[in-house]
Amino acid sequence: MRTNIFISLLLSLFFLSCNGVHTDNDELALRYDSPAQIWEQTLPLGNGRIGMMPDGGVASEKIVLNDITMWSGSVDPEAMNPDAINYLPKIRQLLLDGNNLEAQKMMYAHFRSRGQGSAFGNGKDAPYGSFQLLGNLDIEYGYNLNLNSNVEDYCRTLNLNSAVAETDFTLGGVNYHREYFVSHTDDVMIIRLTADKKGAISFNLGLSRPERGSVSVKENALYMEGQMNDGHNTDKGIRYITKVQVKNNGGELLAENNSLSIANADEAMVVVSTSTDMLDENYSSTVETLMDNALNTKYDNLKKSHIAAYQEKFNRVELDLGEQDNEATTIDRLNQFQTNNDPSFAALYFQFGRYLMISGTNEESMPLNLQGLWANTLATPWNGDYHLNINVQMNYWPAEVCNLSELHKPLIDFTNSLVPSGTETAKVFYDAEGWMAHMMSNPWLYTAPGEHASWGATITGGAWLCEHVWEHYLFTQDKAYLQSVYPTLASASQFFLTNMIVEPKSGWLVTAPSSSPENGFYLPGGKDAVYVCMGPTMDVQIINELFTNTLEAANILGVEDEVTKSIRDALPQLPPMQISPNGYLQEWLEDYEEAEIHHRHVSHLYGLYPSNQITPDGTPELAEAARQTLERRGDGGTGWSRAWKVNFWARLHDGDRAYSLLKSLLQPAIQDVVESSRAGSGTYPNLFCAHPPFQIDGNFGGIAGIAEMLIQSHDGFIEFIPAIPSEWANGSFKGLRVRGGAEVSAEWSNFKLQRVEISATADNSFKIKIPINISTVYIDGKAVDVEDGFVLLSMKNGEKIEVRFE
Ligand code: FUC
Repeated sequence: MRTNIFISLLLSLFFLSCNGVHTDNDELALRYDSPAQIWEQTLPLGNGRIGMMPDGGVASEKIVLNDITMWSGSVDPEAMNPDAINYLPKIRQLLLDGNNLEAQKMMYAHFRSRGQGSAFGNGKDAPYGSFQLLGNLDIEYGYNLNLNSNVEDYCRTLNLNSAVAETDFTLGGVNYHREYFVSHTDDVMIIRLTADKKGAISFNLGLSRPERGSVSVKENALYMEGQMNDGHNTDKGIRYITKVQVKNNGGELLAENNSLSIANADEAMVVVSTSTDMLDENYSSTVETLMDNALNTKYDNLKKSHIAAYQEKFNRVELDLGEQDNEATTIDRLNQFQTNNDPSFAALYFQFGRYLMISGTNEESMPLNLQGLWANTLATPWNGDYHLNINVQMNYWPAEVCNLSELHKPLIDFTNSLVPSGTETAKVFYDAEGWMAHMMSNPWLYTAPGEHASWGATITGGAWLCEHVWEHYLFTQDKAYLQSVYPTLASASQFFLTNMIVEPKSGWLVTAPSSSPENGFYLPGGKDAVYVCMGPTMDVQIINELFTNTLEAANILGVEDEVTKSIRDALPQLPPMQISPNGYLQEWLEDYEEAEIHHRHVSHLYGLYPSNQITPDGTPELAEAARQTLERRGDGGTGWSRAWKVNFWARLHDGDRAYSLLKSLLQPAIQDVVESSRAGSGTYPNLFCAHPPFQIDGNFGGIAGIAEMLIQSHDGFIEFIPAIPSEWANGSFKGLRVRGGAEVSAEWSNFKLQRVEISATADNSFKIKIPINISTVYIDGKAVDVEDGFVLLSMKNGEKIEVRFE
């Protein structure tokens, strides 16, 4: 029976476009008129713990499965190198003597982890480990067909309103429909197959993994299980179990030959239940319980509760940037965005980023890694780890402003969890107090320097994480939370208080050794790029911010102790930001010439974004230097670099330039969809950001940038539409959040603010900046005085105020 059903599709797969199939203007959806040919065309689904990416194939379908805890490796005792500190005084002296090259050589040889570190990004079988795919769900579909049947009306969508993907097509006169989601309530992956003809659903289903996946069938269920390499050839690696079952209506189900096959069913629901023992020692019974629950629940109820849970987060924010154009496929819209004004595509991209955050992380989960939750190989680029010199932080830039504050928690929990290892690293490498982390980390809480000082010496990775710890307070005003995280901030400050040295020429306190992330410089007359230095500008800005935030937190909590006293003494001794005679902000303590003038990192503008030390209103000269710096750096760079630049230009209130960077972030990264040739940086057909390769930070950095164009609140006041580009003359948003604790909405028309709404989520005063093109301000219908361009609102938690403008 099965043989004649599973004729492989010799038919010409002729795909009719799905343009115009769905024309609901309210629908936020990614839409394609053919199956994915490469992974970067497949659609990401997830619930923050587990995920899948179906390709929507007709004859066969590959669905890449993910679990955010699928990590090889384990704690690496060799990360600590007790010998390194013997060289620290010499390295510092060489730096003070201006002999950075020798200092660097000494660091390359001695000031590094004793072990392999990240194994230069190939850590899959090293102790450092790698984030890996869980496996593949391989489906072979069967059809009863004439050989010359064509596929018609093919359409593949990802609906952002429901977090459900669909595949639709007609074949042999039968309309087939598939729905896929990863349940936000029942914690399993679900694929449901239906057709408009009885008995038309037939398929064979297997599980596979390039290694360490043993597949078996037991009682109508398919299992895959295995254990990751812990990097030490012992059996401490992560264990996992994946179970697949099918609930079919009509037809026959057979479990044999390590696969499940369904013949002539009216409909079928495939359920994938999976877990690892990283966070759940009862993972094996969890898999069974989740499976049983799902199989005992009706499909419609599973779908309904999933959508309701997802929408509770997704529906908090609306963005309307103008005319809707939902007719073209996502690939066409992406291609056309370079030349067409398609504001609703920018809004779609924005909401897709929020979708990725809701799907990629949850409160109990691991932080979003370099690929969020999604990977299709064993050796994910850069181990798919947590890079602390921008990448993991960028993943969380939109969390607060885009009203997903609780999803910041995994990063904050992760930061707190680094403290013990970071305290050891501080002691072993620097004989300093407090905790610190260098530029990369993983679930095994790696905090030691990277194995090559050119990129591995940056000393402020942990301190940068502390910005997120503080920002969560600024947005939530939750004092109990602040109390709980204060020790993390104070201890991070303590590290720098006990580690910085005085640079005798200037008397400034500086980090030594460190680096300005991944960029080198030339010493006067030198020919070799040097990376190791003292007091790079980014370090100064991060430490300044950390000290200031720690003091502010101490003040709120009524703490006054040795740490706060030492911070007060140290703060005025930090170097100032220095403007080069050439007009740009100096990246280093000295005005060195950079090795790469267009380097992707723009670390010395940390003070402009994400920090608030450079603002057009507060520090106009520094803002001008920041502008010059950006001109010098240029508008190119990797995906995340372009995303960062959207934020920079938004902070400089240059909406058109921010928009032009957004366009370059959205540059199609597949040149020819038929050939699927990967091009440079930009955006893949599934709207994943292309570093290249895929790196999710650019997606999150990009939407944080869009948020900065719409609302800013970092400079002591709230500024609506501070960087609106010429393309977005009219628009509105609802539900974005601001520091001080409020949700805000706004409407503008012809670039002029019409109306805003502020809903306080804490008792506080909110200072609103009034744009210069406004003559009268009405609060709840009454005209009010504007003082020095601001209106002050004192609000109680739960209170809502409407402000209208004329
Ligand atoms: C940083 C960047 C690289 C890449 C890597 C994962 O080191 O400099 O461009 O994004 O992280």
